[in-house]
Order: sequence, then C-alpha cells, then structure tokens
Amino acid sequence: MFEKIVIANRGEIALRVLRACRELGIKTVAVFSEADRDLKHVRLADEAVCIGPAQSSHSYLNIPAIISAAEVTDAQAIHPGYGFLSENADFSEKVSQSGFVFIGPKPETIRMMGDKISAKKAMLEAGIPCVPGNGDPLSNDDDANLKMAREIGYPVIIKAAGGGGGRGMRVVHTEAALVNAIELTKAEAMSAFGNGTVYMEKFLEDPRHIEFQVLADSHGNAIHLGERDCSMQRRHQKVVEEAPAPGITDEQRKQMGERCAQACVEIGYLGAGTFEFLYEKGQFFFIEMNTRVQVEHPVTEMITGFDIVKEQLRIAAGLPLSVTQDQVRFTGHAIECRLNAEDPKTFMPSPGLIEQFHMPGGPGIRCETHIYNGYKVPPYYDSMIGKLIAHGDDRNSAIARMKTALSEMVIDGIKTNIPLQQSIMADSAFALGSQNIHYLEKKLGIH
Ligand code: MV4
Repeated sequence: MFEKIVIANRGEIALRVLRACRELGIKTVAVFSEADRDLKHVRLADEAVCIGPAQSSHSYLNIPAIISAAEVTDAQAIHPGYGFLSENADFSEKVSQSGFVFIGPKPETIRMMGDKISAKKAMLEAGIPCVPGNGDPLSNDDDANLKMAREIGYPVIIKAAGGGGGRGMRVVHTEAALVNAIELTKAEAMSAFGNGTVYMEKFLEDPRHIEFQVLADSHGNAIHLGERDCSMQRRHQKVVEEAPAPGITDEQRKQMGERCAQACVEIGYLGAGTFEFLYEKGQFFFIEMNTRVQVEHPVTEMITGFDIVKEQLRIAAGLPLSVTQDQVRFTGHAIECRLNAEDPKTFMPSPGLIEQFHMPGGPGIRCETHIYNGYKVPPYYDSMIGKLIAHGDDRNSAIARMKTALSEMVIDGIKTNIPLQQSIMADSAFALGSQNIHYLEKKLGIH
C-alpha cells in the first residue's frame, strides 16, 4: 500500500478520501487554494501545500502545481476526487510520467471515454446495449444523414463527440429541421470543444437515468456493485440519488451488472467506474462512462457495506479487489440528498459564513460534509457543501429517515436547498419511485 498520497481536490470529497487514507494508514497531503486555507481536510491532513489563488484554473486545475506538491512532499500517488482534473487524460498521463501513480484508470481509457463516439464504439463491441444509432461520425452528406434519421425514426438527437454531461446536444423532431440542426450542433461543438464531430441517436423522450458502479483491478478481476437511480436532476445537476433503482429486478441487476463488469475486463479498465444508462420501457441504453469516483457513491456503499474509495486506493497500489462478485450482498435501500449553498427557489448560489451547523444523526444516517460552525463557504467553487445519506430496510423507511434527518439539520447563515429536498421527500410521485429525468424540472415549472 502507499505510504503517502496527494488529495488533489477540495470540500467533502477531499475529506472522504482523507478518511479512507487514515483507515489504511496512508499519510495525506492536502493541496489547497488561497481561498481554502480553512477547509476541514487541510487541518486534518499530515501535510498541506498551497497550490495557487482561489480561481480553480490557477489552483485545482493547475497540473504543474499539483505535481510539484507531490514532488516536494515525496508522495507516491495522487487521488483526483471528482470534477476538476479527475477525468483529464493529460493530467493522468503527466502524473505517471512524473513517476507518481494516478488513482484512476489509464490515460487511454479516460481519453476513450471522454470521446463519446469512441466510448460508444467500445461499448457496442463489448456487448453493452446502446441507444439506437451506429455511433459513426456524421458526414456532410445531407441525403445520407436524412436516410439515417428516417431509419432510426424521429425524434433523433445530435450529440457532439466532445460533449457529455448535457453539453453539445440538440433534439430534432422533424425531417425539415435535421440538416440545419446538424450544422448548428457541429458549429457549437467546434467552438466549445475544438472538435466538430457529431453523431446521431434515437431520442428517448421520458427515460430514467440509471447507472452501474463497477470496480476493476490490475489482476483481471472486475465486479459490479449494482445500480443507482439518478433521475431526480435539474439542468444536468443531480439532486437526489438512490440505490437500488426502484423497479429494477434482481435478475436485471445481475444481467446488466455482470455485462458491465465483463466489459471492464474486455477494455482493460482499472479502478472505480460508472456505466450510465437511459432506462425506458424495461430496456437499458448506454450513454456515457464516468472514469472517476462519483458524488453519489455513498448510496452504493450503504447498500453493499463496501468502501469504494478504499478499494480505489487498493487497486491503484496493485492489490487485488478485496471481494469477489458472489461476496457482494445488497441490503436495504439508500437515498442521498445533495446539500447545496443556494437559494431553494431561484437556485442562485449562496456562499458565506455558516453561523450554526447541526448535523443530523440516528440509525442509518450518514452526513458527508466539510462544513462546520464558523466555516465560510467561498464563492469560487461548486455550491455543493455536502450530502445527506439515509439507509433503511426498504425504500419507505429510507425516505422516513431522510425526512427526519432533514428536519433535524440546521445550517444557518447561508441559504441551502434543504427546503427543496424536503419537498422532494414529501412528493407523491417520488414516494412511488416513478420519477424520470424530466420530473423535477416539470415539478419546478421549468419547461
Ligand atoms: C440522451 C437523452 C435522450 N435520448 N440521449 C444528457 C446528458 C448526457 N449524459 C446524455 N443526456 C441525454 N442523452 C438520447 N439518445 C436524454 C439526455 C438527457 C439526460 C440524461 C441523463 C440525465 C439527465 C438528462 C437530462 C436531459 C437530457
């Protein structure tokens, strides 16, 4: 196992990685921006290095500064967390070239999954079900594109190879709109990603977002830890996640999960990963693969009793997975509410001083946050300040525990989305588990 690693992130995930390191006896180096001197994990870390000014592009995205921090502290590996440099293939490559271990997949894998066309190609080859559409780059041949759309059937969606996470896509409802839509999406993709390549898929109108968690080691072993439903989202930002996904049978979980794990073996995947699917009318359709630890990993941990971050560290150190697939058991139901420093109605960020913080507790409650009394939420970064996770024997008891925990939690001094989360937990469609990717925006009156 490593003796010392750099945690190249901030906030709750930096604290989460630090805790995993403590359990494994790994020393930690926190890297922080000038706005983040008071972060909880910076105080708890064995060493801390300031890597630049508040602006992320000069600190948490500053590759030479982070690698220098690893050099001066004599660390062996770098954990990127999520966001920032976590899915930057050039970063992972430079980390390795500098003699450190990047805690994540190989640069080639990150690059392959970053390009949505090569990701889809790889998944089609590995036998993962994908959205109808061959995934080939669209040519400038209007007639060929019209023919393809007619074969797929309208509505279709034009997606940028360089997009993802909701960026660079356009829905086309009629033949009359197709040629122009392709041109527009290409032009936007070129200016946004420096890559004008686009492809065409059937547009699924009311799917759910269901994703499978996988882990693969360097010894040819891969397992899945089941699925999460992340349909409750607004503007491509997840708000609530849960595991298992309502309505997914043990048989579906086993079949899709094993296919994902098998695909990991085939592509030589290393570390923790997530296969994102759209789920409609009983069928799964692959859309993207995430090559990092995800915000919502705790719901999977709560129903499997597994520590995904510890496993990432073990895998990166060359150790085998600590369990086999048949040792993975799914117990009960877990729900995660993301806690954001924002106005619950306008969604405007609300940074500032935390005057009072009371953490909820009780059976099945887990609170992942770096905030504390007197902490000042800086205005420079994502507004997520933590996550509240509730586990119960079944979905209803998880919801009941979440309601109690939300009502117990006090965050004074800034606005938070706790009222929004309370209204979701009290929502009748959510109670039935019938949410799709458009449900929350409709509930909020966004059309
Ligand atoms: C789609 C789709 C419908 N049909 N692809 C959005 C983010 C990116 N990961 C893919 N996205 C979508 N791809 C087809 N063929 C609808 C979405 C989509 C979406 C997907 C997951 C979660 C939230 C979403 C919100 C709007 C659109």
